[in-house]
Amino acid sequence: MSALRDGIHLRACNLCEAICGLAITVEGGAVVDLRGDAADVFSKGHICPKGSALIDLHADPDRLTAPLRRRGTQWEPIGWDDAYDLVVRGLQDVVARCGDDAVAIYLGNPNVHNSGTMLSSGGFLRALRTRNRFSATSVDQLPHHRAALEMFGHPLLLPIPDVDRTDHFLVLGANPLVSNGSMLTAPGMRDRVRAIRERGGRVIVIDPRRSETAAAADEHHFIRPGTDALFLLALMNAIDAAGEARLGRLTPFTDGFDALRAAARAFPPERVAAPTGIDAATIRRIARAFASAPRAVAYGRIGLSTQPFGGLCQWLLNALNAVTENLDAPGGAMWPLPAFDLLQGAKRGQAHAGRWRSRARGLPEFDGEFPVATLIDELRTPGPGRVRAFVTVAGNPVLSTPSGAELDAALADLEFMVSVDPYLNETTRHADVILPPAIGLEVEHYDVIFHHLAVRNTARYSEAIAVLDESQRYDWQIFEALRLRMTGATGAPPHVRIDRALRAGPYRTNLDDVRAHPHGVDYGPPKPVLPERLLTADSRVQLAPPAMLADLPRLETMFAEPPPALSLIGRRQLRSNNSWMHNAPRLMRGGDRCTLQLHPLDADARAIGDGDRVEVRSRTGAVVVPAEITDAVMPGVVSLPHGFGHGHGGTRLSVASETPGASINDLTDRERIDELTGNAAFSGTPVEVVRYPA
Ligand SMILES: Nc1nc2c(c(=O)[nH]1)N[C@H]1C(S)=C(S)[C@@H](COP(=O)(O)OP(=O)(O)OC[C@H]3O[C@@H](n4cnc5c(=O)[nH]c(N)nc54)[C@H](O)[C@@H]3O)O[C@H]1N2
Ligand SMILES: Nc1nc2c(c(=O)[nH]1)N[C@H]1C(S)=C(S)[C@@H](COP(=O)(O)OP(=O)(O)OC[C@H]3O[C@@H](n4cnc5c(=O)[nH]c(N)nc54)[C@H](O)[C@@H]3O)O[C@H]1N2
Ligand code: SF4
Ligand SMILES: [Mo]
Repeated sequence: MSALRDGIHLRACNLCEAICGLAITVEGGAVVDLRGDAADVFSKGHICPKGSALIDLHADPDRLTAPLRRRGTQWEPIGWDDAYDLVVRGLQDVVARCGDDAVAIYLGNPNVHNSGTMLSSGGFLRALRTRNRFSATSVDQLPHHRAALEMFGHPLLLPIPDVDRTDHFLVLGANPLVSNGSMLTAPGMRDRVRAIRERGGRVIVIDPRRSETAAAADEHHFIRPGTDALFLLALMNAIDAAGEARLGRLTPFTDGFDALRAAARAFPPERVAAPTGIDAATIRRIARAFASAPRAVAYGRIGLSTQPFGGLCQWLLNALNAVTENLDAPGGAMWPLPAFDLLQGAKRGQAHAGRWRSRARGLPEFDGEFPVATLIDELRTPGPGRVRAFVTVAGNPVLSTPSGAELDAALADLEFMVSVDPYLNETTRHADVILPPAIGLEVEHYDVIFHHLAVRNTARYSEAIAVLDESQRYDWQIFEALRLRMTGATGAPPHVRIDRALRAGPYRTNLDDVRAHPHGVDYGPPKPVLPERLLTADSRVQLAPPAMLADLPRLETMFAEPPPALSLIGRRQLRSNNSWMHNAPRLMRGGDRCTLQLHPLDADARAIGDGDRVEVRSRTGAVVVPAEITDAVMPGVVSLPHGFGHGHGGTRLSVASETPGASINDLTDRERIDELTGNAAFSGTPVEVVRYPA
C-alpha cells in the first residue's frame, strides 16, 4: 500500500459529480482529519459520507495493489511486464482468430471521474479497433446526450439548471440531496435547494417515491414510472394553450417551435391524468407556476433517462425550458464554459448518431458505442464477430447492467478477459488478468468532465498525496504500457495534457496557475453562450428534431396498455456509490439497507408485514430481500437500491460480502430499453412480490 505524505492536503474528491474540495490532514502516514475545505471556492466545505470513506478506500486490505493472474479458481500475483505481455497476447490471439470485433470493451462510471484514465486510455482502446464498445452511459444518461446532439449539435452540449439563480426548480426523477447532483455539479445541494425557498422561490418534485429531495421541497407529486413524457407534453400543452409559450431571445436562431406546439396539442392534461396519476388541475397549476415564475428551470435525471421514453423526456425538458425563455438564461438552464473545454476544437455539424448497428439486435451506435443492454447478445449469438474477449475498465456490469445474472453466466464462457480495476469483484472475478491502478488519494486529479456540467465555472487541480508502493502503477502508466506494446507509440502523461488544454481554453490559464490556487479558481457563474456555442450544422437550435417527433407515436402505447400491478424503481443511498464502495466499513454500518420498499396497500394485499422476507420476481429473475413498508412510495410501485448483490463466490470483498444484499439488475431486463436511444429502461420493470417462503 502507498505511503501518505504528512501535511495538510487540499484536494478534490473524485468519487461523484460534486467534486468537493477536501482538507486532509496526514500525520505519521495516517489520515488524522478529513473534512470539507471551507475555503474551497466552489464547494465551501461540503462533504458527504463517501468523501470520508476515501480513508477506508486507501486503507482497504482487499484493494489490489499488484496485478493478478487467474489459474482456474486461484489467483496468483505476477509482475507488471508479465501481466502486460499476457494481456496483449490474449487479446491479439482472439483478434487473429476471430477479428477485431471479437473484443468488447466496457468502460464504467469511475472512468469519467478520473483524469488519468480519461486522458490516457484512448490510445490503447483505439488500438483494439473494435466496434463492440460499451459503457455505463447507456445505463445512465444516453438520452441526455441524444437530446443535446439533436437539439444543439453535440452530445456534450448539456444545459445545466442554474440552481443558484432560479426562482422555480421543477425536479423530475432526480434526488440530488442523496446523489449530490448529477448532470448538475453543485456541491451542497441541500443548502442550494433551501436557498431557492428562502429567496421566495419554489421547489417542486415529481417522483414515484417521496425522496429526500421531495421531503425538502415545497411540493411533491407521485408519478407512475415511465410516464413523464406524457406529463411534460401536457405541461407544454397547458403553457401553450394559455398563450404563454414564447422563445424570446432564442427566436432568431431557433427552428421547430410550431412543430413542437403542434405535437403537444395531442396531449392535454385531461388525457394524461390517468396514466401519469397526476390530475389535470394539478398539471395546469404546475404549468402556470412554471411559466409565470421570473426564472424557472425544469431538470430531470436518471429517473427520466433510465426509462422507456428517456429520449423524449430529455428533449421535452430542454424544450420546456426553451419555450418559457429559460434556456441559456440566468436562473434557467445554462451551459458552463470550463477552463479545460472538451468542445474547444469541435466543428459544427460533425457529431452523428446511428452510423452503424450492432450485429445481433441491430441497435444503433452512439458516439462510437452500442447500448450495453445488448452486450449479452454479442457474447452469446454465434457467428462471425461474436465477442470472445472482454476488456473492462472501472466497471462492474454484472451488478450495474440489465439482466446481470445472465451477463455473469455469459462472462464465464469467454476466451479471454482483462480488467483494469482495483477490486476483485462480481465482474472482475471472470478476468484472466486484473491490472489494478492506484486510486483515490493516490492519484492526481483535474476534473475533465464535470466542469462541463457545473453551476459555476471553476478549476481545481489536485496533487496525489501518496507515494506509491513499488508494486503499484498509475492508471495512465498501465494504458501507456499496453498501448506501447500494441502500437509502438505512447502519449504524454495527464498533467501535460491538462496544461495544454488549460492554455488553449477560454480562460487562457495553465496548470501552474491553477496549481497555485489549491482552494480552486473561480471564473464566476455561467453566461449566455448562444448562438455562438451551438454545434448544429446550421448553428440553429432544433426544438422539434425529426427523430424525437418520430418517436411520439410509441407513447400512445401508454394509453393502450394498463400499468403492471407492481412496477420496480431504484433507490440511491447516501452511503453507496453504485456497486463499488460497499467494502468501506464506515459506509456499511447499520445493517442491511437492501430492502424492498412497498406501499402499505400493496403489502396488505399480499399479507406482507414490515421486515418479512419477500421474493421479488420479474421476467428475468428473482431475488429475496426484506420488505420495508412505507407510504413514501406510490401505491403500485416498489423500490430496491442498486449496486448490491455481493454474495457471489470468488470475490475479494470481505466487508461487502458480510451484508451482500441482492442485485436489482437480476430483475431488470435487457430487452426493456428506450427504443429511441437504446438506454436501459430500468424504471417501471414489472414485478411480482410474494412472502418468502410463500
Ligand atoms: N438498476 C439500476 N442499475 C443501474 C443504475 C440504477 O440506478 N439502477 N445506475 C446506473 C448508473 S447511473 C451507473 S453510472 C452505472 C455504474 O456502473 P459501473 O460503472 O459498471 O459500476 P460501478 O459500480 O460504478 O463500478 C465501478 C468499478 O470501477 C472500479 N473503480 C473504482 N475506481 C476506479 C478507478 O479509479 N480506476 C479504475 N480503473 N477502476 C476503478 C470499481 O472497483 C468497480 O469495479 O450503474 C448503472 N446501473
Ligand atoms: N450517494 C450516492 N450518490 C450517487 C450515486 C450513488 O450510487 N450513491 N451514483 C452517482 C451516479 S453514477 C449517478 S448517475 C447519479 C444519479 O443521480 P440522480 O438521478 O439524482 O439519482 P437517483 O437518486 O437515482 O434519483 C432518481 C430519482 O428518480 C426517481 N424515479 C425513478 N423512476 C422514475 C420515473 O419513471 N419518473 C420519475 N419522475 N422519477 C423516477 C427515483 O425515485 C429517484 O428519486 O448519482 C450519483 N451520485
Ligand atoms: S458529495 Fe461527492 S464529491 Fe462531495 S464528498 Fe461526497 S462523494 Fe465526494
Ligand atoms: Mo451514473
